[in-house]
Amino acid sequence: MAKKQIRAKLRKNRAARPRKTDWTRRFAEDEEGLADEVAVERISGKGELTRKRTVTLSRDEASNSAVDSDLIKGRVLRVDGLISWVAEPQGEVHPCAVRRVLKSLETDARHVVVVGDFVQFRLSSEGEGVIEHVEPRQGILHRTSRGKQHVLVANVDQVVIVASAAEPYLKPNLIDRYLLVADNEAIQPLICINKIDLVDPAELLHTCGVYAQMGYEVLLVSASTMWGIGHLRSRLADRVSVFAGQSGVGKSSLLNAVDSQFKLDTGDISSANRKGRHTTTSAQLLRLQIGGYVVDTPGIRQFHLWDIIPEEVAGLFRDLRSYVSLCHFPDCTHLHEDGCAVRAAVRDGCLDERRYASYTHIVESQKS
Ligand SMILES: Nc1nc2c(ncn2[C@@H]2O[C@H](COP(=O)(O)OP(=O)(O)OP(=O)(O)O)[C@@H](O)[C@H]2O)c(=O)[nH]1
Ligand SMILES: [Mg+2]
Ligand SMILES: [Zn+2]
Repeated sequence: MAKKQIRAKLRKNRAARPRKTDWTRRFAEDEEGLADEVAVERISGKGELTRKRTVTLSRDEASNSAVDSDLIKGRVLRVDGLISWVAEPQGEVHPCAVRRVLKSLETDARHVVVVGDFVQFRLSSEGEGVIEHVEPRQGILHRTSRGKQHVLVANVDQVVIVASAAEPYLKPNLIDRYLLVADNEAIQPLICINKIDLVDPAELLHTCGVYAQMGYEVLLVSASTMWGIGHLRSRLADRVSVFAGQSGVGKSSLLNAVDSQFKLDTGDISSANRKGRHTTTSAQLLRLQIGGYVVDTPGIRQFHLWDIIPEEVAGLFRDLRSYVSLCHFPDCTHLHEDGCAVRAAVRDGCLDERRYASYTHIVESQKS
C-alpha cells in the first residue's frame, strides 16, 4: 500500500510539472532572446527523455521508492561559481552542484540556478548535493551586465529600495526606476532613505510627500544612529525582501542594524567622488531571526529596464497614468505633443516636475 502511494506521487509530479512547461515559462520571463529560445526547444526534448527514463526506473519498485525519497526540497541561499548553497526547510545548508542536463543549459542561458530559487536536490553520502529540478520563478529582480540580462534574485515579495540622503547624494530618478521594476514585476516596493543623520530631515519632506501621495511607503532611517530601524525591521518580518540600490547607500549596514547576527562587510565611501566601492559582490539570501528572509545585493552600476518598452513607461508611473487617457492623441508620447494632458498637468502644478523629468529621461533611455 505504502509502495503504491510513493509511485503515484512520482507520476503525479511528473505529470503536473513537465520540464518543458517550467523552462518555457522561465524563459518567457527572462526574455533572453532567440538563442535561448532555441535552447528551450532542445532542452524540452531532453526533458521528455528524462521523464521516460524515470518511468523505466519506476518499474523497479525498490529503486523507485529510493529515487522519490532521495529528492529534497530546498532554497538557494547563495551561488558561488559552480556551487549553490541550498537550505532545507529545517535550516540545514548543503553545497550543491547542478545536474549535467541543467548545466548544459547554463552555457546558453547563464544562470540556471539563482539566489532565491526553489529547487529539488539529491544528496550524496558525502553531504554534497546535485540540483535536479528548479521550480518556476515569481518576483524576479535582474540587472544588466555587458548588455546582457542577469537574474539577480528570484521569488521575492518585497523590494526595499535603499537610497541615501547624502554621500552619495539622493537620486530620486533612480528610485523611480526601481519603482518601475517593482510595479512591473508585481513586487511590493518599500522606499528606504538612509543616512538621515547627515541632513536635516525637513529637506526630504517634499520628495517623500510626492511618493507618499502615490501610495508608496517611505521610511527615513539611519544605520549609524539606529533611527527608524525598528520600523524597518517590522516591515521585513515574515517576508522575503531584497535590498537594492546604488553602491555606498548603506544596504549592508542597514541589514547589520536590523539583525545583530549579520556580519556583512561594509565599505567606506570614496573621499574623491563620494561613491561607494562595490563592497558587496554577490547576492545572498539571509534568514532573519524575527522570521522571513532578506537578500543583500551588490550596488548596481548600470540600470536598464529590461522588459519595458517606451510606450509602457507612462502606464507604470502611478501619478502620470491617470492623465494619459485625457491626451488628444491616443498614441501620445507625452514628450512634445500639443493637447497632451500630462504636460498640461505639469504646467498646472498637478504633477511633480521632477517626476515628469524622470519620465522623459526613462523613455529616452529605453529608446536606445
Ligand atoms: N553617516 C552614515 N553613514 C552610513 C550609514 N549607513 C551606512 N553608512 C556608511 O556608508 C558606507 C557604505 O555602507 P555599505 O553598507 O557598505 O553600503 P552598501 O549599500 O552595502 O554598498 P555596496 O555593498 O557597495 O553596494 C559605510 O562607510 C557605512 O559606514 C548611516 O546611516 N549614516
Ligand atoms: Mg553592501
Ligand atoms: Zn500626452
